[in-house]
Amino acid sequence: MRPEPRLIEVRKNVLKQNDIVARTLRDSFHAAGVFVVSLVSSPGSGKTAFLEKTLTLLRPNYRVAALVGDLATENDALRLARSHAPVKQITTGTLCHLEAAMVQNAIQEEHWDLNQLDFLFIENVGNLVCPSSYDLGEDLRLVLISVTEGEDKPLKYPTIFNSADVAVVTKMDLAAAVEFDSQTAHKNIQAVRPGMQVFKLSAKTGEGMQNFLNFLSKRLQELRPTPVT
Ligand SMILES: Nc1nc2c(ncn2[C@@H]2O[C@H](COP(=O)(O)OP(=O)(O)OP(=O)(O)O)[C@@H](O)[C@H]2O)c(=O)[nH]1
Ligand SMILES: [Mg+2]
Ligand SMILES: [Zn+2]
Repeated sequence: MRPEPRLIEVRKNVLKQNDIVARTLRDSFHAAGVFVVSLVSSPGSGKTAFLEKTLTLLRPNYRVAALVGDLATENDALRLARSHAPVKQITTGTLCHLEAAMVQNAIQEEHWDLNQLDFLFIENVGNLVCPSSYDLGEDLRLVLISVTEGEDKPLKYPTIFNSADVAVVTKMDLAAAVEFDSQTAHKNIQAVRPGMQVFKLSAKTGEGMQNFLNFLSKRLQELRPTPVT
């Protein structure tokens, strides 16, 4: 069934409004020199586990904070707070994705001073479909797939892979048990998004994390112009 034209109009306006807020956010992030990373994946791929590990490993050297979206519960915020980084849960009620205005409101409510941050992470609601349409003002969007989901996810959900900048294959510690075919997964990612950078790692064992952290440090350096002395 085709959606009614009026509904399409409303949706277009919502997206346009979101883009305006996202642009404002991106400008303020860049002005403050904070590198913003968002995470998208299907429910349970391991966004929170990966983010908790990332925050814990970055915190000795960088000022980090995180926002996390879910329909309900503060569970993920409580898990991420174990890293001792400032964390704020955004509960969306019935909405299956985050919007730029929610990110803006959360930062304002927490009175976070962006100038005092190096990295801000945003974990989106678990969903491989509509988060792709909503710009959150991030510099880098990561799409996660875990080895337990099957190698065909990039082919089935091409839009989210196209909206992301980098792919992360998580739960590599389970790869043998589920007979994960790394080559096929890689080939499928490349088929949808030629040249996409892929990190393979395990939040549980820490395998592959250092590679990813090095990548983040490099990206932060690139964002900040060398200070003139
Ligand atoms: N073995 C293993 N388990 C993992 C890994 N990462 C996450 N898990 C487990 O996978 C389950 C889901 O992980 P979460 O981090 O909650 O996944 P999520 O993507 O944040 O889930 P939602 O926020 O609900 O979409 C949990 O039981 C984790 O302990 C990993 O690298 N290895
Ligand atoms: Mg989570
Ligand atoms: Zn949605």
